[in-house]
This record gives sequence, C-alpha cells and structure tokens, in this order.
Amino acid sequence: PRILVVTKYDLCDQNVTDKWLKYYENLGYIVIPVNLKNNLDYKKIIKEIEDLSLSINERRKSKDLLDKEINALVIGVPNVGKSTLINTLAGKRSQNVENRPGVTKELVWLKTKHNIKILDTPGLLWPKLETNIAFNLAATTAIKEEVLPIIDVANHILEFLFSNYPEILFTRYKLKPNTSNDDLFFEIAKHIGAIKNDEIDYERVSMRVINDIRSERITGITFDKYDR
Ligand SMILES: Nc1nc2c(ncn2[C@@H]2O[C@H](COP(=O)(O)OP(=O)(O)OP(=O)(O)O)[C@@H](O)[C@H]2O)c(=O)[nH]1
Ligand SMILES: [Mg+2]
Repeated sequence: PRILVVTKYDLCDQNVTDKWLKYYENLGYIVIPVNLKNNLDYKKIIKEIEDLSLSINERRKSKDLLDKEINALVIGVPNVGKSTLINTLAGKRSQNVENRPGVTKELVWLKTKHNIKILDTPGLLWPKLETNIAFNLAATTAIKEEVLPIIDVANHILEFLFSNYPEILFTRYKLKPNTSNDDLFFEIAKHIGAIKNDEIDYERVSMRVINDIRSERITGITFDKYDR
C-alpha cells in the first residue's frame, strides 16, 4: 500500500492544492496533507499506517503471532521534508535536515515507537525535466537554483506571481499598482537598493526573490496550476 503525504501544506495556496489532493484521492491514493513544522499532523500518518496493517495483524493474532513489524519507505523529490517526516515519526531531533536539496545522501533505517521501521532516501528526480517543471522545482528549492541560471529562475517566479498572485507580489515588494510585468526587476531593485550606477543588479534581485520563497517570506503559493 502507498500513502501520498503532501508536506509543506502550510506554504501552499490551499485553494489550488486542495484540488490536487482531491485529484489524487480520486485516483485511489490515500492522501495526507501535513505541516511538519509545528503541529501534530504526523499522527494522521501513523493512524493510516496502523489502519493499513490492521487486517494483517488481526490474521496474525488469530494464529497467536506477534504484530508484524511494518517496513516503510519514504520517497520524494529533494528537500520536500522526507527526513523531517521520518525524524518526527521516530521522535528524533532534526538530524540530517537542512533547507537545501541533496542533504540525505544514503539510505538510513530508523525505528519508530509504533512498530514501524522506516527508510529515509535521498531525494529523487525524473531523468528528464521539462523546462517549466524544472523552474517550478527550482522555485520551491527541490533543485539547486545554480543548476539553472538564477535570473531565469527569478524571472519565472516573478512572472508566475504577477499572473497568479499579484497581491502577494505587490505587497511583498511594495510595488505601485500600475507596475507592469516588464518593470518588475527594476522596481524590486529600487525597493531593495540593488541599483548601481543606474544599472539593475539582476543577480541580487534574483537571489532576493528566490530566498524570499525559500525562507518563507513569500507563502500561500502553489506553483503547479490545477489543470485536470
Ligand atoms: N514550512 C514547512 N517546512 C518544512 C515542512 N517539512 C519540512 N520542512 C523544511 O524543509 C526543509 C527540508 O527538509 P528535509 O527533511 O531535509 O527534506 P528532505 O526531503 O529529506 O531533503 P533531501 O534529503 O535533500 O532530499 C527543512 O528546512 C525543513 O525544516 C513542512 O511541512 N512545512
Ligand atoms: Mg533528507
């Protein structure tokens, strides 16, 4: 059995993400959205795993066997919170967790007190990434932003915000209401003091935008538009 755990639910646009959750539920997945930072959402996962193993364990009980130890494997793209999830389940302090992709480098088994043994794995990506997907992954820190030109990543983010979340964008950088798409780099550069000798420091603006998402100063955004 498979459970689809949707991490960082606290950072998304719930209107859009909830549609995706429904979509995967309709495909037959067990879907659990969680915020692993500061609440007890992880208990829903334990409950679900226990429910899934109930029938097996009842059969074993009837034969006087002990409960079966559950072996679970966590897979997902880099930096989504796999290690955080496993540490939480195992009641451990956040070891092997950092806000960048590629932190977990090998397979690590951890035991939880719920008779579950759980395997942490390095983040996985598809062998070939479509450009738009790659930009979304860079925007959400699943791939290192250096892999793509950072100015392109920032440009992707800004255009996306301009079309889909203008109020978040305009509030964050105190933009004037009549700011156009083409003026975004210039206006943000003015706002953060990234203009030198009348020139926009594109790299600084780009890093600022990328970091504002990474460090949760911009939240309430879902980069994958619901299109099913
Ligand atoms: N806001 C928020 N942050 C989270 C959540 N889950 C994990 N994080 C943060 O996401 C970052 C990455 O977490 P990890 O657990 O290292 O992610 P990972 O999937 O193991 O990453 P790799 O090992 O690099 O593939 C850390 O800064 C976590 O604190 C969540 O539900 N909400
Ligand atoms: Mg990890």
